[in-house]
Amino acid sequence: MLTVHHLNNSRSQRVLWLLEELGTPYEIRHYQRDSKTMLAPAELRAVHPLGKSPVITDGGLTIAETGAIVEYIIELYGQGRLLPPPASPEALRYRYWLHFAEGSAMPPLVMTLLFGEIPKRAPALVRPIARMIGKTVQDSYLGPMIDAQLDLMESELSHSTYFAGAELTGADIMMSFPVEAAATRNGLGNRPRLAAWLAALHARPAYQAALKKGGPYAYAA
Ligand SMILES: N[C@@H](CCC(=O)N[C@@H](CS)C(=O)NCC(=O)O)C(=O)O
Repeated sequence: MLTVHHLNNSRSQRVLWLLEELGTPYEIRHYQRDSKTMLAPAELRAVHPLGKSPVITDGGLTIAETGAIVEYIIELYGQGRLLPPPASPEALRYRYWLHFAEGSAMPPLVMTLLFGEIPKRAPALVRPIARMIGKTVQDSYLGPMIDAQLDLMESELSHSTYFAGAELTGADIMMSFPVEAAATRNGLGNRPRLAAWLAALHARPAYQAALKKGGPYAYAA
């Protein structure tokens, strides 16, 4: 049976949601973050050398990287669901947004988190300087980049309800995590289509079923 190696409060929530949408049987092996460092426990490295979540095991296969996992599950178990028709304009949008989520949207959000942590962990003497550097990077680089990306998403959703057409696809499942992260940290600003899209995802029974199985999730509304 397909096993999801699920780290609490993490990206692997999307994999649980995808499996719930498809009704694919799976089991969950739970891993808990260290409460101080928030890192995954060492036992996850026995599953995959990087020790990050999500990882799935299926038969003899071990697959890491959320995007690769989402593509694998949809191809193998989707029977054409959560995927636009091949060679359609939506298929290209699907590919773009599926990769955009981890390739472009997550890096500035993770960097924002890290720059926010540095002053908290710095010795008291240099804390004001660390805070000033963090603010400069945020104001001049990360903040504008996140804003431009959110604008692009808002504009994409003027073409259709979902990122790759009128129906939910794997691209929306991938995009949920960065949009939830952005919404939790700084809000979505005046971007009503993006807010409505997120609300529609949260209302889905499969999303809610996955939340119950995955445990508390800080990014969920
Ligand atoms: N791009 C990777 C990122 C994986 C990743 O960083 N996962 C986080 C969870 S959200 C993690 O395992 N963090 C714990 C750690 O780094 O020890 C993916 O999408 O799978």
